[in-house]
Amino acid sequence: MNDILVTRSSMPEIEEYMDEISDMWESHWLTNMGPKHKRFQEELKQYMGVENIDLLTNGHMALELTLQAMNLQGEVITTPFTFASTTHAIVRNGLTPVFCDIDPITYTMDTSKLEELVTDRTCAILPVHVYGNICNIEEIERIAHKYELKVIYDAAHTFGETYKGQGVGSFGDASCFSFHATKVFNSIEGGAVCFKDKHLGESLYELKNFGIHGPEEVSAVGANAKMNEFCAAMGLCNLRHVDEEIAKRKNVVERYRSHLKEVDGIQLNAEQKDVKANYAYFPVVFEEEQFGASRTEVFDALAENGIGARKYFYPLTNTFSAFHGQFDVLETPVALHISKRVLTLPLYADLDLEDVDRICEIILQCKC
Ligand code: T4K
Repeated sequence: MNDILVTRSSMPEIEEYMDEISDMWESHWLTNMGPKHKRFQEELKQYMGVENIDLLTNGHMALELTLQAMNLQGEVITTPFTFASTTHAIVRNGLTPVFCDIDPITYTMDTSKLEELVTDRTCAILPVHVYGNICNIEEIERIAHKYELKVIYDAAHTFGETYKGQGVGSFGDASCFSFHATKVFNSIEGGAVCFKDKHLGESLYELKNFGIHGPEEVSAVGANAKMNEFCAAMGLCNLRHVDEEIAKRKNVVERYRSHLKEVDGIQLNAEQKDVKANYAYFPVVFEEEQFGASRTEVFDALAENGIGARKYFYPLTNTFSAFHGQFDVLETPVALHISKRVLTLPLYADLDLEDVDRICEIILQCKC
């Protein structure tokens, strides 16, 4: 049997992709906001139910350039239970991350601890819809409004989700998505920003193209973060199948749940009211005392059987050696607790349900 990894990229039939890219051998137009980029952008706008969207090379540049386009200074309140990208985007903009703890059930920002972190240096809140779990949007927006703070959601995990019937990208000042190969929906590498303010969109558009404002004017120190035509073509193809892929993921998740629900010492991901889920990840928290085995023991048992679960998100970003002990991890005790106990199990559309049964059997054997 082949190894099973934590995820596997969704891909269209090769003929479909070849068909989509074939006209590029006529046009020779490969990048710099070409026709596929434009078409992909329009199709995404419809699918995601948002008013404004811009495409970028990846989710990280979406975050980094959004912060730059907002011209922020000071402190940004965020969470450490995330991928490196979230914190790096803040620090690489010369901003200071201030870490808020997470909710023990949804793993998103614990908004009961948010307001006490606001100072006169706070300029923005950057919460993460981690694993596709939607943050407490109402409370975040109430606090942001009260203190006149920007809200930028890290929506890397939420492609295709809605909250109370609205596309999840329509909340906050901006929401940043990732279309990386490992995501529910991919354009090989790719990212997008959904935003409200058209001026922000104009700045973003320039920043992803070196800050070029016109043929003879460069008005900002931008980067190169333009999505190329091959990536846009992959996105166009995958978009045709994404609903089907999400439906298959749902079956996989339900199979996992049927085996692992109500097992002592196992916490499964919360099913959220008002959210149309995308089944992006399947995180499981193991409480050693009740379950009888630690997260590491389960991880090792799976690995011995060729199954590659991952410790997303461990270590916490506020413990990274890159930050030379600048942050105190004890200020985010719930995040620390979860990060030491969580495992994300393999999940992708074509994961065989019998493999799910086997993965669960190995996990449950660790119990005794
Ligand atoms: N914010 C959040 C909350 C994020 O999670 C991320 C990215 C970002 C921002 C930034 O978005 P991007 O700039 O990446 O668009 C992966 C991904 O590289 C990363 O996109 C993702 N989050 C993070 C959670 O996971 P790794 O280093 O764990 O990936 P890797 O290479 O170990 O791949 C995991 C598994 O996926 C492999 O075991 C097999 C499968 N895979 C991987 C690749 C690269 C495929 O099937 N095909 C592939 O091409 O980071």
